[in-house]
Amino acid sequence: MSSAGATPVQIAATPFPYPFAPGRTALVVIDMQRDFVEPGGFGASLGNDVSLLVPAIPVIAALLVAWRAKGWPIVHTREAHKADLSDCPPAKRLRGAPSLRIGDLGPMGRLLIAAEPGTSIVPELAPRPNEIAIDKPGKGMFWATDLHERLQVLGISHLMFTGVTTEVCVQTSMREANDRGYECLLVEDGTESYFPDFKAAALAMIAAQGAIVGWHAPAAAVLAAVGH
Ligand code: TIU
Repeated sequence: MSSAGATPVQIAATPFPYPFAPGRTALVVIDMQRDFVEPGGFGASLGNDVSLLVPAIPVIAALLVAWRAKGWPIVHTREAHKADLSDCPPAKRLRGAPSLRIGDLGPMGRLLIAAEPGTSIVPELAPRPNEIAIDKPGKGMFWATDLHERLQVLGISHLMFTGVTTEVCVQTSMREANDRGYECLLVEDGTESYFPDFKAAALAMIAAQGAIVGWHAPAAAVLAAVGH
């Protein structure tokens, strides 16, 4: 028996069972904002079919129900810049040839600008007041944010990742978290990409080499371990 007397819980995962830590595992929802999921937003401005991301919404909603029932920590992120773009490097804003750039006015307000309608999280997954919700100027959730310090205060050692897109903001955030010592699991059906091949490749490279970045598992396996 451990000193805490807690029974270890394992989640059936790839590449081997994930040592779940109930109460010390935050559910992380990356960038489930209208700008990526709805027509007329940043994702569409890059030429993407945004409907590919929609299947993740009900899966994440089910995980939110489970985490909220337990009272466990939940983190929501938004990719969002200051209105004056002072936290948006020209290299990010000017690269490529999108139909609209970050800060330009679209049908849901200025693209990827904090507090604009398009930057809000989709209604099905709206954060509650007691949950952590942060704007992040980068692809990774720790760059230029206070999130690591806030998770440390809560005693969080494990992170359960969901959100979009798999190989961009989700994978970048998961790699940043891995370097900070968190045990990370990516929920396979709780994340989507505009490029299904890239999603598959990201899952494979995360779990390769003995979980070099972390684990992945379907939501059903996570919910079974949580007891939902
Ligand atoms: N373009 C793309 O796939 N993703 C992003 O720009 N941001 C996030 O992944 N959130």
